[in-house]
Amino acid sequence: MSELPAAQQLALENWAGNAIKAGWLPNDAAESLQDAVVASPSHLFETSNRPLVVGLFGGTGVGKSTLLNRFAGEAIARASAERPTSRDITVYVHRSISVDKLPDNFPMHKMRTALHSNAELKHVMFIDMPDFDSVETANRELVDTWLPHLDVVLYVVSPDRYRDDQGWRLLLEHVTQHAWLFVMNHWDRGDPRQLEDFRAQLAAAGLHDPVLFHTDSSSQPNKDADQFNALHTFIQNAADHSIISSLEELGVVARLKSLRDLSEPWLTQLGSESTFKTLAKQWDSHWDSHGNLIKDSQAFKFKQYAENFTEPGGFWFKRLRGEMAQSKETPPADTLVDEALLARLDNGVADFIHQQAQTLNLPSAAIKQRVAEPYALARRDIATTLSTQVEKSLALPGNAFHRWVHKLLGFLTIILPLASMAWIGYRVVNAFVEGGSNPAAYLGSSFTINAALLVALAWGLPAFLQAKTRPSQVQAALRGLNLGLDAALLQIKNANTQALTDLAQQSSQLSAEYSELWQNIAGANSDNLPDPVRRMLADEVSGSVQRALDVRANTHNSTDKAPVS
Ligand SMILES: Nc1nc2c(ncn2[C@@H]2O[C@H](COP(=O)(O)OP(=O)(O)OP(=O)(O)O)[C@@H](O)[C@H]2O)c(=O)[nH]1
Ligand SMILES: [Mg+2]
Repeated sequence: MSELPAAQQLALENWAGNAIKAGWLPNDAAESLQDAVVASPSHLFETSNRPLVVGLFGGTGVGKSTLLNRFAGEAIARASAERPTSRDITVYVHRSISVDKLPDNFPMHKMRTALHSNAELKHVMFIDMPDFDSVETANRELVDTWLPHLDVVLYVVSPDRYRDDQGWRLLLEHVTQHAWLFVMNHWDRGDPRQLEDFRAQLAAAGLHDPVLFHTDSSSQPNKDADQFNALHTFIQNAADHSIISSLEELGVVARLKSLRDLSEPWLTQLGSESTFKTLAKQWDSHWDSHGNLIKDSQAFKFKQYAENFTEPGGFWFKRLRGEMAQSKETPPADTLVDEALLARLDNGVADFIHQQAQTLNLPSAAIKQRVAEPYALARRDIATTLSTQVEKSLALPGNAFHRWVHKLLGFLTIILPLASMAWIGYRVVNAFVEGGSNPAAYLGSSFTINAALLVALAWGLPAFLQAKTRPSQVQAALRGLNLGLDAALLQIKNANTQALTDLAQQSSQLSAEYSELWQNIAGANSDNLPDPVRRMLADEVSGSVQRALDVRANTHNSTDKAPVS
């Protein structure tokens, strides 16, 4: 169980690594997890039958070392008027217990161990810590290193300094990660109102009914004012195997929760189903209107290009002679796909990503990454699409009816002259046959003229009409260009639509993977703990910390100092 937070941290780091690679999270996203506490008290011991780890924590001079000496019944820790006194950790532990699994990063030279044979405290390990608000940063680091390994934080304060800035902040940061015990030492100088005020502030931090003792550890303590024995008994009772394992479990759950609190905001980066629906819709309308702008921008260039296919100038009779229209030397259509056109297309896609990432609160890196490859492929094909369409259109200019009429007229230029010649021939043969008996039957010169005119008309009229109905190469080229650009724009639209669908899929897959990471992790409950021990635990809501921070911000000036001194 105690290994769970570390394993979960690793799993979350892997998940974040994938999300970072796909552009969903900033590169340093996973670093925030480094702040999470995954170590727990059980990491100090080989055996599962470990003692309750109680750490004495508080500002300098509040009497932490003095209290430890009282537990020990002898001066095992240095306590003095010198500030700060303790610069080391003093571990006070029963000699039957070996602290054999200290993590590698522990500063061993800053740890002193005092072994005892006191059966009453056999299942408690006390750790006297240096002050956390010291000028000595090394002290603060030492506290940070040890803090995750405590079951119970014995927070020692004095009546005149029970809301030290640093200590309070630390409490708020770690309130759900430990059980908390409070001692107002120096009670020989205390006032019940200070105790009540302290109690109220603890309630705001989520500890509604805190276990709070007041002790007088002066050289001549006032027995009535000193609750040291009650504190001793409380700790002794809490050092029960089932309580220790419950606290361990709660600690693990609290650590998992803090991992969750740190990682859950990542999910907001992944968008939702409706976000991607909107994104797809926006892409359609954006690309349609951007496509129209692009078409407008290319219109003049296309027209100029198409005019290369103008039939050569000349008289109509040249065409009547059946001369085919000759195209000028024209550059291939793909030369029209120039830098300016590509830049327009690129900008259209880039603008869309930029705008939508902002409006829909999506990471633009993720969209860019998904769109990049399909867009690049579609972009690469523009020139080919354009050329193909132009070639197709030139090969089949005009529409089907147009081409049919043109063909028919071509047929008539052969059929009609032949038919008229046949008819003239018939008349000539007839006249020749009849001319033997009747010389008047011979055809005259007017017939010759009329016959010649008929043949000329039979050929000339359809030939003229055929020339006139020849589908225009210019129109065909222009149509090809427009169709080509339409097709290229559609290719880009479809490629990006597919990319956005993939993007939505990737997002939901990442969300599902994240949920899966938490699926088999159940919460712990503190119901099996005796009531006094349960009072050591803060509200199981992260909101309590925020609430306390809010209270603190509102009352910062008025409550930093104790009301009575
Ligand atoms: N009057 C009075 N003096 C106390 C009491 N508790 C401790 N002292 C004295 O306060 C001084 C500081 O006590 P320490 O135990 O060294 O305090 P500490 O919290 O360990 O301080 P650091 O090690 O610097 O963090 C010592 O001179 C103690 O004798 C108390 O309840 N009443
Ligand atoms: Mg000390």
